[in-house]
Amino acid sequence: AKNWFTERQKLQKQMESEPLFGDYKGKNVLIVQAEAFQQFVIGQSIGGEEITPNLNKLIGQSVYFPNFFHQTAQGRTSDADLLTSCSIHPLPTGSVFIRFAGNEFDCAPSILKGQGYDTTVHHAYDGSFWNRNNMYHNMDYDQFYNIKDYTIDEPIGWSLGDQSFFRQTIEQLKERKKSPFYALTITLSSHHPFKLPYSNQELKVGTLQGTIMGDYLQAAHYVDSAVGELVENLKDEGLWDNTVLLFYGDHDNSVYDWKLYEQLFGKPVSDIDKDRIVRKVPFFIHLPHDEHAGVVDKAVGQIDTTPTVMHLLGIPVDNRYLMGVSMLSEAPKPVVFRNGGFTDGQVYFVPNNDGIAAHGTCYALSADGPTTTDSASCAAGADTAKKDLSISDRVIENNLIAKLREEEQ
Ligand code: GP9
Repeated sequence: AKNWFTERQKLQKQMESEPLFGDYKGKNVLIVQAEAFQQFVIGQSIGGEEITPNLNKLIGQSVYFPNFFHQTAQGRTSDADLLTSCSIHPLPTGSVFIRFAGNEFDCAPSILKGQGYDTTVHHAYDGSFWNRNNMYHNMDYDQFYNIKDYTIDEPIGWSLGDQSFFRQTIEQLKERKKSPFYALTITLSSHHPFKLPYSNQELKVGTLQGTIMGDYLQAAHYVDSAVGELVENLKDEGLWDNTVLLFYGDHDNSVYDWKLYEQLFGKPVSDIDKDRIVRKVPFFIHLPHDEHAGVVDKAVGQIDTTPTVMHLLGIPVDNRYLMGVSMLSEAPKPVVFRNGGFTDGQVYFVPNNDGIAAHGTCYALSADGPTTTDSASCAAGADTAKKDLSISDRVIENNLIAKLREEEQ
């Protein structure tokens, strides 16, 4: 594992001499991790209306990654949190938050705290869910705002509606009077089975009315409106131009009835598109004054989130144990999925899962669309995926970061 990380640290170092390194040093960082928020709703309309008008507008003002993939497994939202905050893979079974909350990890809150940031995490649900109380303590957050810290003045789904959640979160940040801040906000209103109160269902979903997809689109539309309000609120509070805002989806929506997708898109969905639809979640970085807005097609994943934040803030990875690479760097690295699949933007590999790394379907990606190709084209990438996942598992199961650090002394 030591050698693997030494090589990875060399790759991560490349960002230090690349554009944008340190350009946002000292800016606030506000992250929105959106529940089950998938990429296919972005830019999509139904009944002549955009599902996500506010996020669609934000694309034009942000660095937007349409080829961003979630890399979660059974730990769902907690896996997304681990991947994005601590830049390591989840385990194939269970949740690292529950099974290994006492381990040493190099996570964004402790890294940023070391740079003078006030670090908080906000989620309007029971603090013990996914063992967050313990894990967040270990991750070194200054404070975890949970259900006890929110007034349930907009009851939706499991707890509080995202509109009120964002409003109250901004109040909490204001009350802290600390800057710069690093705040992770975890939304909940678009949780399965996506049933919003009738009064919050604003879209006309036509023939999808009464289906789980219809309910999902309503929920995505509501979350989008909450994000739109959040942006306005940040502007009103004078925070918009000194805050880096990140928005991403945590995992898929567990809707696998492909007829519903075909109804929405008005066309058949191919096998590779099924895999990509399930794995793609949107990723936005809004930089102060709408700087560097544009679409970046590079294939990137949740594991790359913390290195990307460090790139913008000018914090070198040095000898920290992060597995990702900045999305803004030219350094090449495939996106590895927990099932052993991967994509590097050139090929996309869907494994058979018979235990042999290169067994599966290899697709060549081109502007004309994906085509199946010789499995040899995916063999090296499948080996890399297998290696990365096994390194990650060994690090977690043996608390290796603590041991490697001891050896360094
Ligand atoms: C609950 C929320 C949902 O606190 O994070 O988690 P999920 O069920 O999506 O993993």
